[in-house]
Amino acid sequence: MIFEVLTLFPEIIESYCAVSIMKRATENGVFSVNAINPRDYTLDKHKKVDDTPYGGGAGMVLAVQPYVDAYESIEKSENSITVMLSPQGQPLDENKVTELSKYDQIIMLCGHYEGFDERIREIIKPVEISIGDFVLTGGELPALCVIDAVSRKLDGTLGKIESAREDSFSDGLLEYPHYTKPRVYRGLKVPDVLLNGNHKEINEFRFNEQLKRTQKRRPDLYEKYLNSKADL
Ligand code: 4GY
Repeated sequence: MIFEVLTLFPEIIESYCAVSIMKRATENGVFSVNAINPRDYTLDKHKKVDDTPYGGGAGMVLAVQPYVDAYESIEKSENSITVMLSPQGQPLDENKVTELSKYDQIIMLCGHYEGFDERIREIIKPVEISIGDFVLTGGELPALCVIDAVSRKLDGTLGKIESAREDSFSDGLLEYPHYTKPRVYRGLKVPDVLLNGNHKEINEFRFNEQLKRTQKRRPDLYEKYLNSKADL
């Protein structure tokens, strides 16, 4: 898998991918990340990448030429998808993440300021994805969300233990509560069932906690879960 990220701030992408699990996975060759700066492709003599909006209004609009030329400099693989990160896109969820993980190249367009000249969309025709109904200052954090979530689906990113643990969440329920030492802290005890070594009972306790938690906090997910079980 290769992630190609068009961004005016490549350092944001590179710094996140240089630590922790992203670092280990890129070092192991599970995926690679290539940040491309449209500023390196602008034909403007002052290296400008944005301009004032036609029709007036506040802020700056990302100009079409630097983005399209940067995009066209990328060597496209046969199984490639291009994604624009914006609040106007389809909401990202775990199913979409799994879908994206089947490509071998994901090209992402990150904007800043007031947004993209509409002709960038008309020429590149990206799939548009949103990470939630709120507005950020740029598309870099959403692009990193895609990289992080998709990379977790790739063989070799997570260790053996981390990937086994994921199974409990993949059925659409929230996680059960976790505890580690000490057994008592400020009078708060770890539930006894977790200490008795009976794995059947422990699994039942955890599953029950998942159900309770999901019903209470995310009734929408709980409903979805019940329906998926009814289908089976
Ligand atoms: N929410 N989901 C989001 C965002 C910032 C101006 C276009 C989001 O995906 N992207 O808020 N993006 C804007 C900033 C240009 C992207």
